[in-house]
Amino acid sequence: MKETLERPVLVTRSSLPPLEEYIEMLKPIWDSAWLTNMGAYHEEFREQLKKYLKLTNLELFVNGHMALELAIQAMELKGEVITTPFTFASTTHAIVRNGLTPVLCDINEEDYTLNADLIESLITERTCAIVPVHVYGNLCDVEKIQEIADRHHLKVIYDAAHAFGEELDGKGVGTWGDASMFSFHATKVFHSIEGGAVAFKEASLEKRLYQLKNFGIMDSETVEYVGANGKMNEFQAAMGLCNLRHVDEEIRKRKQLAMHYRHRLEGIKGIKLCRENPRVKYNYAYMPVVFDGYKAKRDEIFQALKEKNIHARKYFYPCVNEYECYRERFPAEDTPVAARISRQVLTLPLYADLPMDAADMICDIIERKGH
Ligand code: T4K
Repeated sequence: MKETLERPVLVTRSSLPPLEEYIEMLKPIWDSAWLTNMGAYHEEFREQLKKYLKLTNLELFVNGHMALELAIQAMELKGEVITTPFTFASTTHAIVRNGLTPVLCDINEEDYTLNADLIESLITERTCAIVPVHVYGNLCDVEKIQEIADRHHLKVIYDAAHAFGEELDGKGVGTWGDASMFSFHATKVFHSIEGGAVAFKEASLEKRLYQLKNFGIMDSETVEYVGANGKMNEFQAAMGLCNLRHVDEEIRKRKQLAMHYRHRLEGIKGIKLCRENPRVKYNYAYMPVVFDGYKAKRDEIFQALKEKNIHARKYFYPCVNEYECYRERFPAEDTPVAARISRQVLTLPLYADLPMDAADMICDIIERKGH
């Protein structure tokens, strides 16, 4: 096996378009001196994204978190929201910052999304919405969730931060639920440096989302809502437009690597990979591997990789209910599967330019720790 790598291999590496392409896009910004507040690129990016994501309604935001927070605000909810503890801090924070109470529901063993069979047992007369997460790009059981939501008159707002461009039976993932938030952060399959979007079902939400991201302003003399500054600027939109030209190639390269990891690790005793759904077109956002009964523990693998200058990540450890800010409010014992998976999971490096031999080296290290 190779010696320690000279350059670190990180969990991901932002894909960038050729520099000349981005510079070319900057010229009209200089000519017009219009840098932000819904400029020409903002509009063009939104239209192109609607086509790519196979959606009718879409609003852009400065980042994914703001998109989610304002999407929830736009629904004008009160009470409890059923959600997952196995996610990034943003999901729960967006609920809490809207004055709502998160009710944490456990995840399933196969793909770590919300366990739809448990949702109904958590519904009370105060429940107003479900906020599931398509974690790692694994799509939730959207059909069952919708059925439950319809029966109990609940809103469904998906955190689809990881699910850019994914499809279920050929339909864009953003068509499910009342709204879905996509993140275009630099670490994502597709990015606009920072950025985000909300896809939504009811066309009437468009005006509200637009106002909410612009301080709630209606016109120069009317402020209708307590909004925020959630506007995407022209430099972000320009990066998004450039990256949209290359995203299919990005996903193709990621798929090759993900398949290779699968080929190397599948079937090894004590190693669990996510179940794949043949109805889903994936984007290969993350490469989560669960060490369950493997000779070496997750933290030992993490350390062994680190010693070779390979920096996998423990996404998502700890669970939300173990955070300092939530620990007192949500006992982790209520969601035992999430608690266990978060201690067993490691997300391996995965990005378009990761050399195949680096993926092999990672698998070699994992295998050797199992002997
Ligand atoms: N919901 C979910 C389920 C999410 O996962 C996220 C974000 C959100 C909501 C909120 O969306 P945004 O508001 O972020 O759009 C990263 C990302 O910052 C965050 O976007 C992402 N989820 C989360 C899972 O991962 P960190 O703290 O792990 O990032 P950091 O800085 O450690 O970067 C990770 C690796 O990425 C680095 O080791 C190298 C690489 N990298 C990073 C940056 C910043 C690059 O190659 N280029 C870069 O510019 O949170």
